[in-house]
Amino acid sequence: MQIFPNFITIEEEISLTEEIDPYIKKLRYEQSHWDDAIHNYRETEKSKWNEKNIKIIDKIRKKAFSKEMSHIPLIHILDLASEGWIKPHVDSIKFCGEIIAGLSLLTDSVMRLKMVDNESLYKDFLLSRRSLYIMSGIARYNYTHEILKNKESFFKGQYILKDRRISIICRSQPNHNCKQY
Ligand code: AKG
Repeated sequence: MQIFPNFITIEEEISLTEEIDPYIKKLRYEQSHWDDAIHNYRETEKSKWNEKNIKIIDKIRKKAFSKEMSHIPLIHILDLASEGWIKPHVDSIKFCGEIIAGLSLLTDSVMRLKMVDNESLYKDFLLSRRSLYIMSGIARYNYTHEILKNKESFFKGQYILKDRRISIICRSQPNHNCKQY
């Protein structure tokens, strides 16, 4: 799991939010996801971006994926309400390849990675506003990931208030020969 703080500037965050908000604000927050993993959220997928924002998306892809690796062209946009949270889960290997890269907008939050075979083994990561995380390998397959709800949102003993959060998530294409390890 790698984290890159301040991966984008404040101006770039505004530019992304200005493109996402007019559409996503028309959707209602849902209480629960189809697989019960996400609470109080709205989401969409986006393939077309304005000229300024496609440069930011390309910057994420360049950082996260090697040249040979194919990525899913649709970008997942998840808007978690301030009271929302994401329960521990591993992204399905049917829909996602070996890399998940997520840009966090509007707020700090705490992501917890818990070992699938031993939930008492976990590590918390601070996802600061405008940071990028890249999850791959063991972190991707052998650990669940979750975004802590506000009540539990502590990092190294410090309370991290999670406000409304938009994440922009880029995934590599599923590799159908790949076995979970
Ligand atoms: C998912 O869509 O499976 C997530 O866990 C989203 C993570 C994030 O919002 O950064």
